[in-house]
Amino acid sequence: MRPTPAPLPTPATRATSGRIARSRGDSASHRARSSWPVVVCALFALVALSPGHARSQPERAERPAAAPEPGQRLVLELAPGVEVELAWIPPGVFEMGSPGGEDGREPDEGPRHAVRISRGFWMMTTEVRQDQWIALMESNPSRFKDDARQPVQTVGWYEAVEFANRLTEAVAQRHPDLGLRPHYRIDDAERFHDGHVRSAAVRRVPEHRGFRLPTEAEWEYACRAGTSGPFHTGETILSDEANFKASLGYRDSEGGVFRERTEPVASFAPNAWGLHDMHGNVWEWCWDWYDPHWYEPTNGPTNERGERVDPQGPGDGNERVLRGGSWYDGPWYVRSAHRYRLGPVFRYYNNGFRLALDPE
Ligand SMILES: [Ca+2]
Repeated sequence: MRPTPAPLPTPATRATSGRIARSRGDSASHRARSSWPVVVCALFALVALSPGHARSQPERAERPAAAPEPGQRLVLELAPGVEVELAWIPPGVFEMGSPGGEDGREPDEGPRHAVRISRGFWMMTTEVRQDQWIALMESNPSRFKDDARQPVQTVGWYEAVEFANRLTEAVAQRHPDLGLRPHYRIDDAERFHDGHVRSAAVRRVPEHRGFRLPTEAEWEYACRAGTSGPFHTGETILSDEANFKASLGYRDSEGGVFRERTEPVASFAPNAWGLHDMHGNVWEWCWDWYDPHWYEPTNGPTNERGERVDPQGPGDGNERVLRGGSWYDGPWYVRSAHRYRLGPVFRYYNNGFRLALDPE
């Protein structure tokens, strides 16, 4: 019998500041402001000038001259000594959802359908770490706090979008040439006595380039990194490949180590595009409202090839999507196609997130 996927309820947690405050500046930010765009431009130039690169990209004439390579890294400082690392996720087409015979498949993972991600984007190589959270939010709601490189958990969807805006402000202050602006407009926020958001109207501002949650389609596309099986590791996943309840083996795999806690991010090998812990460790909030029937053909327009292009999820709903499973979940729930959902107000100690950033 399969275990319950229900996350554990959180104990009372310390309050976080719910205000969308301006981030703090310091002298180090001024030193760093003008350096990284030069580094990135130089890096792009080196990539573009590489003979090997030109040979491996025959369609290059149709691409922007400075398109990054898949998995290429971008490192930005958000506070003194605290960095955020992102990897380039290239545009492309993939089959979203799982095939009928995949072990552990839920009805909401189908029908499998073609999705086009028309524009590449940057994706954090790891879940948001506690040291990153503390630098901007001045608190740490996490249950497991042995290592500042563990992912922050016990954060709701509202806290995730607030962090995204604060990260944008912090990076924009240190790197004003990027022209970053908070991507989310958050109105009518109602808060609990401890400052956590009870409800709010959150809207994307597409013309504001800033850190944001990935869409559900972007998350699965980035997780798969070109693969089509149950996991980016192949037909099964083992306890030395991700942090999940590996005491329960997937299909014919023998059970492994159940660590019963989060691990520092990037404790396991990344996928082909340089992303760590897409399977397990903590669930990751996505932008989309959850709809179990969202994959049905009637629920979205397609292009002339029958592909859904850059789907953003339903226009409204009661729950937001989470992906990837956690340290607490068996292997069925850490599959690339598995979908989970919770109301945006809920904070459980196996839920975290990572952020995306659009290119210039
Ligand atoms: Ca994860």
